[in-house]
Amino acid sequence: TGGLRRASLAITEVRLTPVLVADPPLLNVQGVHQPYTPRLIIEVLTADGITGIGETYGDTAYLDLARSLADALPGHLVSELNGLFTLADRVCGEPQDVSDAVDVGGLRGVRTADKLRLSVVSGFEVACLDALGTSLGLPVHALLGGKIRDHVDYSAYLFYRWATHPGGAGEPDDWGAALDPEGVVAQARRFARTYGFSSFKLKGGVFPPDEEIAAVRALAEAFPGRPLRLDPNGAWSVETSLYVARELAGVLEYLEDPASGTARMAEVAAACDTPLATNMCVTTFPEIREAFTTGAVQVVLSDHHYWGGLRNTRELAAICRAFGVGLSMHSNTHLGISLAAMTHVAATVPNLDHSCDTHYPWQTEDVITERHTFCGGRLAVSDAPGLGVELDHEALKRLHQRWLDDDGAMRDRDDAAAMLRADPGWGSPAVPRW
Ligand code: GKR
Ligand code: MG
Repeated sequence: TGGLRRASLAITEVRLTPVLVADPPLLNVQGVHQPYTPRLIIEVLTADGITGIGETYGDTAYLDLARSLADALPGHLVSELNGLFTLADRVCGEPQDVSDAVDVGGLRGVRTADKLRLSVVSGFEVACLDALGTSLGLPVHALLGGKIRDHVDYSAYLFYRWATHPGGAGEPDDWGAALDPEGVVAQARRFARTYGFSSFKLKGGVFPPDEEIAAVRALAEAFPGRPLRLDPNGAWSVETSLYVARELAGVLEYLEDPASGTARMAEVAAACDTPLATNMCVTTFPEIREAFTTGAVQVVLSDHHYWGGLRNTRELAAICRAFGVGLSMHSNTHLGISLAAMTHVAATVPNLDHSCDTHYPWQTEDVITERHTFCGGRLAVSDAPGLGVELDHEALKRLHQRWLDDDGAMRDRDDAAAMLRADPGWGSPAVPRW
């Protein structure tokens, strides 16, 4: 029976479905989100008829690697999670073009072939864990050693934004514009009212620092004592970073990636008391040593996509514990499969010191049958087998059709290109910008 059991865990087929997901006109240092953002949905089918699902970045470079891995996977067991990495190393080869578009101009850190491969593997790892859990009747968190909390806290992710995309492209929403402190506070109030979030992160790097300082002060006044974060994605020089840190002393829970690169972050950290967080200068294991030994960061924002999956996220957490560095979670435009995966791994990490980021409330579309609901700013950790979410095949088909119908313009996320289409006179997104 052992042999039979093993045979039933064998992968018989892998389905890759690239989709385009509606995204609002959210602003960042690189430009503006496109009307639609690519994601890749992965289905792993086993011999006993179980399907596991995963999700990762869907830009062309990721898709190319995913195709190679998908072709090599049949015959592999869904339980052979370490083997996924060796298989990917063998079959994926070097991606053809590790260009700016692949990583939206560095918002998610260095762009290396390894990181690209890990981001692809993460989607397969999650799909395999989902299939394995479903097959064993165990939730994914149990496969990671079991949850140590029943709920995972998330923070409201505030963005400066336009009311609509240029020319009314994409899917409309009723959030309106947020381009000043009043707009940011109104957005935060809606997040608090609708989802119960009580910690707030503002995406900065959009307006001159004084305007963003004013927005954070307005948030502090509107939500006294609540944790606040500001993240300009490395837009500032060391001097500007220190100026902002001084102006917001005692107001911020942490300042996220004020300056770009470990050396600049270390200079800022040495001269201010505000903890610095990053999802840009520590995004791979080789980057950890320099950042931790120079004191450049006090909090790392993990992201299971580019760290290579849920088990690697736990390894990162262990290293952070060893160095006394805090842990939080980064997010990018994502759907409900990724949110389920984030929640499962977050439930198992002892040193999750801050509430996690999520873009999810900005996504009005999904490929799962029941959307996640934030209650009191948190998500309940599912104990259902696998991830605890089901694929909505109709929705998947619809969003895939949008990808098929696209002329290629949106298949690679490029915020700078989207901004330049809207405003040909827009300056270069080079950093430091201020
Ligand atoms: O979606 O505009 C965005 C964010 O700026 C994203 O691209 C970043 O990767 O959210 C991320 C961050 O925390 O830096
Ligand atoms: Mg960030």
